[in-house]
Amino acid sequence: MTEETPQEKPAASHDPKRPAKLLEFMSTGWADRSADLPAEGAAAPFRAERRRRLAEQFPGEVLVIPSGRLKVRSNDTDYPFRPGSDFAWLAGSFEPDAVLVIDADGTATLFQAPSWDRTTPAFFTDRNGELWVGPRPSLDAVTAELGITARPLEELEKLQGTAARVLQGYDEAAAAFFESSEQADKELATWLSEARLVKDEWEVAQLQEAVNATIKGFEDVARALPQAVETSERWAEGVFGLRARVEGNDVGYGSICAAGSHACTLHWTDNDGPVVPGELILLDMGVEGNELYTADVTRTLPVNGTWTPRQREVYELVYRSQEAALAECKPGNSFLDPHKAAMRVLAEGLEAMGIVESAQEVLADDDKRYSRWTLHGVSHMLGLDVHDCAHARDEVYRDGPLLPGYVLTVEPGLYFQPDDLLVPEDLRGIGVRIEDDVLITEDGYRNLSAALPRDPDAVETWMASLR
Ligand SMILES: [Mn+2]
Repeated sequence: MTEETPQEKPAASHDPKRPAKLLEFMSTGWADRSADLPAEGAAAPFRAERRRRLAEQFPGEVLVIPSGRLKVRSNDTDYPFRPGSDFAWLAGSFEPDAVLVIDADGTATLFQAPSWDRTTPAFFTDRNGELWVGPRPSLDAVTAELGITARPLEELEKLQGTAARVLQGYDEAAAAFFESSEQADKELATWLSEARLVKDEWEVAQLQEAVNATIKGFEDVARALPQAVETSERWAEGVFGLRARVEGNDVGYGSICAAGSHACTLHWTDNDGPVVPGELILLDMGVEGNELYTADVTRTLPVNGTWTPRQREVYELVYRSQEAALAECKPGNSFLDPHKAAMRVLAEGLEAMGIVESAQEVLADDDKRYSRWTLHGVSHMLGLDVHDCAHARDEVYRDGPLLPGYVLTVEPGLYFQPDDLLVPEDLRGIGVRIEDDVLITEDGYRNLSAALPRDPDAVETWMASLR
């Protein structure tokens, strides 16, 4: 955990050598830093409440939640760092290698690297040093902004051998300081996932902001479709990525820009295919905001702005199934009720199109042959992770009731693979998904992405307005 001294650190193979005279020179002659501290951030009271509830759940225990480590992309180039979602939910720091420790008495301490000390040359010689990647906030500034006492990372060593529950999977080195058991650690991960199911008002505001930026990104892409026709799906990916980086932290997941039959590949992220007028393009994209909450929205658009009759027929069926699912989004209903409502509409539509003989028969629990064309579930939780709350128990999440404060996607689809011999030829290669992000309220739901048109006529009007 300790930092290497500059003498021990080998220069990269392409770096010029640094004589001692230079290193000494680099360590002198810098003005003092301003000691002005930032104001406490708007999220600090919400995170304090979450930490209080966590400590209350495991009284008298030490709880350890790491932010995660940098990951190598190639040689000495790392992926951009994004802290683990549970750590972000509880602490809010963006530093790699940081560790949040909640003590047996409930006191929270954030161990992380301090700002660079310029009396030694590491800030210049270390490739993660201030002169390479920019300054790190001082621990006093971190304490002021996050409302958690921040201590130097090296002090974590004092906790060597402490019995604790550790959130595993983020930082093996930090985890190794503590004595923990697999079962106890798993219970911590489960509690965190289940606690994150209900979003507080600050989180709902973050999600709405991410959705609003995503809607702007969809407008950007719809406007840029002529350039995508000239190039490839990549143009759509790039245009959306620009909006995501300008309005937020990044995309929340790899954008799916699937033109033509690529729409039938659920997670098509190669995005290297042609965009052809007369065909559809399925766009599944979400901006991750600056506080790391992500949107997850899908629209399927006619590339030239107008549906063919057959495209519209499929689209309207998916649209009606989504309406049926949305109508089931209310507290007390089960998580799977919107899914079941959508599947009923889709199966009946498949029967009407002559693709299945009897909707009733294929809808049976021991049949489900309609799934050949619907492929996936209609909903997942949404929050800091695009597939949020993944460690929640089935009885709480998949088989549990919807509660006010849940945010989930509603995203039915129909996919006719290009080589599917069981569907009429003129349907093959058509894939349609419509996805919105909804907040469960006291008496129903609020569609956070309602401002992005999805009614088939409204989609045409909207596209025409962007040309
Ligand atoms: Mn989704």
